Amino acid sequence: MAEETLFSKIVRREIPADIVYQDHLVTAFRDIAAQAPTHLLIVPNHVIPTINDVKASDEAALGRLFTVAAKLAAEMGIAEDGFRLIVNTNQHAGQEVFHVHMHLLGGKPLGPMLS
Ligand code: D5M
Repeated sequence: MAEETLFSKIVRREIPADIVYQDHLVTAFRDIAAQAPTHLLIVPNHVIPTINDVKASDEAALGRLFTVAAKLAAEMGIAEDGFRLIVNTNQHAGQEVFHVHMHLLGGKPLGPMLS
């Protein structure tokens, strides 16, 4: 079994989080250190440490990250103005939690992507 993570505890509701969506594949919750008016994290319910570890058997959950991102962007009213999806991998990208997660950011102009 894959390693336990902070986010798998959130998925199982063992530690508090502001969960906005959950199904049998993915869970979405508000980022505790929001960088934009809307800042959600969407995670597979099972642990995948990084994108380097992705397998074909993860495709259903990883595909669901995008359909849930689109649904939540629409529900949060940020779809038309636009939003950004980010998945950080390892040190150069600043990955802090080793459980693949998609950041959904929006609600203001986000500026240039790369720094
Ligand atoms: O992003 C990891 C993100 O996880 C970072 O934006 C803070 C967020 N975070 C950390 N702990 C929590 C809890 N407990 N709830 C909600 N959000 C949290 P990375 O891409 O790994 O740099």
